[in-house]
Amino acid sequence: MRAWLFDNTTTDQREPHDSGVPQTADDLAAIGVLYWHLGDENALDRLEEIAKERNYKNRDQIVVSKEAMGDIYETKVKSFFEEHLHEDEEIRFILDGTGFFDVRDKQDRWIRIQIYKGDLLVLPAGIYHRFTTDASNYIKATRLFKEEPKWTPINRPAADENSFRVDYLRTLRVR
Ligand code: KMT
Ligand code: NI
Repeated sequence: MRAWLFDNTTTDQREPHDSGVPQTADDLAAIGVLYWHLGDENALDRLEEIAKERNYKNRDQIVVSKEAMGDIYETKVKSFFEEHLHEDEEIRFILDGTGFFDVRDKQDRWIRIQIYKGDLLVLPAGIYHRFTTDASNYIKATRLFKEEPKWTPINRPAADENSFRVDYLRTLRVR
């Protein structure tokens, strides 16, 4: 994982958009974003431990690439990049490839998080975020979830009044 403040230019979303201001795992923890690098050895055992501790009972796999998605690839990449939230955690373990998750910080700036193989990223319910592949146009990930997947993206600003949004903002105030 490597993270930085997004530079807010409007060129291709798949470029790094690195403003030169780095962000740490602690900066992410301050907005409820959890990160582990599970390494290469024992990564899958560690994943099982964390899944058990955090009650992630179910999972599936996704490959985001032109080869895997065909004609709908570009449309998919655009829709992943619309600012949204979910009513549950978004949990991704990266099996291969790379990509960018952008999350809003307390000042409503975008933090761009580049994720690599072996990274486990947990976005809390109610955080505004978006995803894009990078210039490699390839990522393979395990998506974990607690019970039933709640993939439904709720876009901004409609989600501003959502109770999961309100609860998330409340957790930020007591941090
Ligand atoms: C999402 O929710 O945006 C995705 O699942 C994207 C691919 S997972 C790295
Ligand atoms: Ni999402």
